[in-house]
Amino acid sequence: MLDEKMEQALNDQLNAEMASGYLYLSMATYLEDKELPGFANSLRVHAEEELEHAMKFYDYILRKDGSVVLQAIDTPKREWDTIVDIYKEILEHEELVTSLIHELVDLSIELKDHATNQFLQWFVEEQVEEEELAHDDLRKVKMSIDSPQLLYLLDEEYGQVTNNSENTSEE
Ligand code: OFO
Repeated sequence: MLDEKMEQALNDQLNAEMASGYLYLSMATYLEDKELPGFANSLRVHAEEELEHAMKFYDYILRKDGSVVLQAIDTPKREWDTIVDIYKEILEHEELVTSLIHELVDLSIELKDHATNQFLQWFVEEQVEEEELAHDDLRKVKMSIDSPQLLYLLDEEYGQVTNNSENTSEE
């Protein structure tokens, strides 16, 4: 049984994960339009991973006999000035999501909800990885911005990105 406050907070996070996926998918479509299919691929994969995160919340709420309440997803931004701006926004967005996850953990401690606290630990670690990856991507994109050759190579590299969690039951 979930505390009402926790049920609401988990539903809000389910929505936030969906919104992350929507934002990254919007970035992917923008990059497709800019003829950067590799970059677009990696953000499309990232969007799929965000939907998987949302489904983890969905499943957990149901397992705890709670009610899933789907909310409207904000229309994502569609234009950016440069690719660097996209990757800066990804980093800022992931830092925001980290703070949301930490607020959920704080709530689980306040409510002495040990099960939810344990469920959330996967996301605490995931956010460390997400921010690490976002920093790394931003560094690479900044280096490639004045070099069409590097940009091309990076686009090739990102074109190889696949969703590793698709074939595992864990992720
Ligand atoms: Fe769900 O980790 Fe990014 O936002």
